[in-house]
Order: sequence, then C-alpha cells, then structure tokens
Amino acid sequence: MEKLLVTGAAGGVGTRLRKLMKGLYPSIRWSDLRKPGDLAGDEDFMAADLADLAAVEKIVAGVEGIVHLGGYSVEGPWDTILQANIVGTYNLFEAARRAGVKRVVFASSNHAVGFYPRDKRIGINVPVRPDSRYGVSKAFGEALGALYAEKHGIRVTCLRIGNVGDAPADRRRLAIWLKPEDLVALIRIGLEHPHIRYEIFYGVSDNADSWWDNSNARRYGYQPQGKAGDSLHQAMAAQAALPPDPIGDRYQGGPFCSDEYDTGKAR
Ligand code: 15L
Repeated sequence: MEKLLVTGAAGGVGTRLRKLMKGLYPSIRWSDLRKPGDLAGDEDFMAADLADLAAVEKIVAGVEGIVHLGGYSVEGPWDTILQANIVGTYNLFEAARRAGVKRVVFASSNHAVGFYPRDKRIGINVPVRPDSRYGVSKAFGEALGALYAEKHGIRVTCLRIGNVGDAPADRRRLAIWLKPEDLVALIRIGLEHPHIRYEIFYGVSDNADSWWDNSNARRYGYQPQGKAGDSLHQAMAAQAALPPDPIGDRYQGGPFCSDEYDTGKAR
C-alpha cells in the first residue's frame, strides 16, 4: 500500500490514528468534513462531505486503499444517519470502484449486533441485530462491502469495533474495549493480508469478559495486546456512578438498546 485515504480524520478514533499510523505507509491522505484543529504541517488533508459523490471522488483519486471511519458515530436523527452513513458509505464504495481502489477497511460497529443479550457469545456468522438507526447503517455498510467485494473485487474488511479508548470506561466496555494499537493491527491486516477478500472481524482486544468469538481475526494473525481486565477496578468504579439501565444492561449494545425502547407498550 503506497497511498492511503483515511476518512473521519477529525473524530475521536481518527485523531488517535493520525498519531499511531504516522510513518506506517508512504503516503496517507486524511479527510473529514472540516480540517482537524490539531492537524500537523506534514499531514496531507482534504475536506469532503461524504454525502457529495463528486467530493468523495476527489479524495479517493489516486489511492490504493481506504480506511473508512467517516460518518456519524453515534445514534442520531434518521436524516443525519441517512446522509452521513448510508449515502456517505455508498458514495465511498462507489467512488472506490470507479477509481480502481484495491482495498477498503470499513469501520463497522458492535451496534450492528447490539441486541444480542450479554449472556450469548456470538461470532461473525450470526444475523445482524442492530440496536439503533446507527447500528442499521453499520449493517448496511457491511452488506455494501460484501456487494463491492463479490461483484467488483475490492478487498473489504469490516471491523465491528467495540469501544476505542485508553482504558475500558465501564462494565460493558470491559467486554468490548479495543486498545488503539490493536485497532491499528486490525487495520493493517485489512490493508495488507494477501488472502483478504471479504471479512468481518470484531474490533476488540484480548478481554477476558468478551462476548465475541474473534477467531476469524486470529486466523489472519491478529494478536491483540490489550486486556481490559487490567483496568477492572477503575471500570467498575466508573460503573457504580452510572444510573441503573435494566434494558441496556441486558444487551450487548447497552444504552443504544434502551434509548427509545418501548417494546411492551400496548399497540
Ligand atoms: C460506537 O460505535 C460509537 O462510535 C462509540 O462512540 C461508542 O459509543 C461505542 O460504539 C460503544 O459501543 O461504546
């Protein structure tokens, strides 16, 4: 991979990756709606609205690989999700096809399967069970990736990311925490492994409490370094300060499940 594009450069994950991926590839173009405030002088940046196909074609021009983090990263109103994540992800894959891009790593999310209960261990072959419009948009992105892989030969890796942070922030994150360096390792597999055609990996570190069977990622050489249990006391102290959430605490997607939840209401 000589030349890469990474979308979502100004977001929380993108900001970390700008530091962690420095020097990993000969050339990285970073993109977002707006220029990140902390952009370094040696970083190549192009602004683009993902909902504008012509603008997306400009940022994609000349790259061999794309890491697509861009879009709306939490639950939001339908039109926001529609433009940023549904239209935006379509534009990204379509521009990639037109430009002959070889590989795309798509930042999917645990919220594509958030309505699995916490007592069920799941792998990548379960039907999606999104917990939000945001989760639906991630399931859509995974499906679109499969289409562009099968029909157009783009090598696509979907990362169902848990939660990227310095340490797990609460009990739920003890299961789904992803150390930033482990995310870089997963991205590198997606961009470099010779046998990738279309794959789904869980974006999770080596957490003892994980709900996910990530053997598919391990098959491709993923050896996560992070262990959420190292921050057990800190995470449980943070959990104790949270209000009770009986629905959220039952499901893997947590508050994304309890938000707007009205199952059981008379219809
Ligand atoms: C996500 O997909 C979000 O992008 C992130 O902001 C967190 O909410 C994370 O999931 C999570 O589930 O903790």
